[in-house]
Amino acid sequence: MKSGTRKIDERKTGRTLTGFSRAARCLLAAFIGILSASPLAWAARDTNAPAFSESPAVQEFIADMQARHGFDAARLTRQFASIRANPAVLRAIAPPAAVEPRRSWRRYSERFLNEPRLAQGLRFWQEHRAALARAEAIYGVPPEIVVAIIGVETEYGRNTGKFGVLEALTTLAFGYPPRAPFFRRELEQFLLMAREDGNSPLDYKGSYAGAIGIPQFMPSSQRHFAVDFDGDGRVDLRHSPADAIGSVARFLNEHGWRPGGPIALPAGVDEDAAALIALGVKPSLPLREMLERGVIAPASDAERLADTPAALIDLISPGQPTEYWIGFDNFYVITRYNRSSFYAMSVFLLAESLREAAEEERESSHGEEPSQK
Ligand SMILES: [Ca+2]
Repeated sequence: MKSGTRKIDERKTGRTLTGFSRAARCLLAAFIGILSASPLAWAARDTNAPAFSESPAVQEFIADMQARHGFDAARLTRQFASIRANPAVLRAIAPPAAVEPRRSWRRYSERFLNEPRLAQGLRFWQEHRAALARAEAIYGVPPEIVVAIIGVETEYGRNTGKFGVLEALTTLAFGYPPRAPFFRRELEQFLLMAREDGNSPLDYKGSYAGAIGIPQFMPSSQRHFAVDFDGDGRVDLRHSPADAIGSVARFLNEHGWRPGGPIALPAGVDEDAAALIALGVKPSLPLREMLERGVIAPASDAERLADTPAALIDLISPGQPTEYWIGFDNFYVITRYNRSSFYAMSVFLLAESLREAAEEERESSHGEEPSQK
């Protein structure tokens, strides 16, 4: 994790933890077991858990927020007094192996690459055409990519998360040791953000990992990258699709999006792909060199992009042939939004479907006879 501004969500988090050691998993399971020991084990909230305001670590955090950022410690204490460790958050971030079977590209992608998601996306594009065009003009990111990200994140704003953000972030910051420093930073950023927005931190809902609004930005991302794109003088990623659109485009732009640059190509490989896969998702070899090492790409693209840095991407589905793709810099940029090849490829393929469908719609409407009116 290179920065405190990374964007995460449940899918990515699941992937991050696949390499988590067995011992750590056992410890965590024990911890969750303790939290879940009440008869309300499967309720969203363990009402027997002490309020967070009683935790010395949280008290220390509150004092630190007062010292460094001038927060009112008494008010923060009251806010932390109303929240408790949420076992559902801990289960979601690190599901026991028995609950989460091996990750499968096919199963993952089916959630996003389907007719309803495409049709809703075309409507979203149509409805927010002006903001999307403006975002492309300013940030160089094509509309279909912005629409696809919002579509994968929240079904175009339909599912923005039901967890209390303060409770979720505090649960992870103080109850999930493997990533406590990350979530403590996000908790700090969240409190600053809520104060800047003039809202109570208790008013925010989001994902179990504290991602907020139509584009599911983590609080640090909102503070660093979000823009007021509808011109009402405030950033509101929860209610303003235009603010979400501008903010997604700016996020990708600031992470190095190359306007007009390639994103990904389907690939074939010989049997020695492991070394190329091991180089990671960040493009590090010119495509030409990849082809010399046994990667197969569509001929016309391969020639045109021979000097372009590329990475080999493998999309694994247990019991089925692995899908290979060549990812370019823009593919890598999408993984900055959510550090998962499954995620970035779903965004790319949904975007391609959206673009093709939009082109078809345009062509068929141009082909119609002029109306009588
Ligand atoms: Ca706004």
